[in-house]
Amino acid sequence: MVLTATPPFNTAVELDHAVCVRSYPGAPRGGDMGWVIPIDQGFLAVLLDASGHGLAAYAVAQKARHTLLENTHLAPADLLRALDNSLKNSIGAAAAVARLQHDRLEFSGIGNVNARLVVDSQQQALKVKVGVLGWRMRTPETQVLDFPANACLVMHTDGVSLPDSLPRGSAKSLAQSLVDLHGSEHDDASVLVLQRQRKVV
Ligand SMILES: [Mn+2]
Repeated sequence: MVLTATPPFNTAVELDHAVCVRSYPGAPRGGDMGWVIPIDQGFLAVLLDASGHGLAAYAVAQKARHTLLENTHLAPADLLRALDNSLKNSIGAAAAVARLQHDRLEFSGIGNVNARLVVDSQQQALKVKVGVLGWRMRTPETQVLDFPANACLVMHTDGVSLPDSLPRGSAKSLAQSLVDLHGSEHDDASVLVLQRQRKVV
């Protein structure tokens, strides 16, 4: 799917993004959810893994979704704090948050959710702090990174083990193949991919 940032962002930044979620086999719903949301000057991407699986985890993820949609103006670390507050007294969750504005990516994560930034053949694992949103959260750390035209951000829950090297292609094909080929049969598995729209030649 292609999203275009709305004005006042005059120079259209087109983004190729995809979220692929596979619930724990046999469960109709799960606790993994991902979103890519247009914001002022860019996009917000969030991948969430509510603890456990099934309907209880699904309910926690829905609560997190509500908090997220009310707080899309926040920086990633502040958004994690808002999620931590709203998930108190729940089974908790892990989340990774990325805010992309122009060529600048801000990233912050807590718990069993990981992210990798790929630029050409260089791969960088982004820092995620140990913790559980709603239970025990240390001060989130924010990484600020360049996001050049050829960059690709891959976020994944602990139900997916990323291979050492990632194939390139459309966001949709990459997210789907990572879940299909590297997703666990014993957990919800999800991948969020964010990259610039590739020119069709
Ligand atoms: Mn999980």
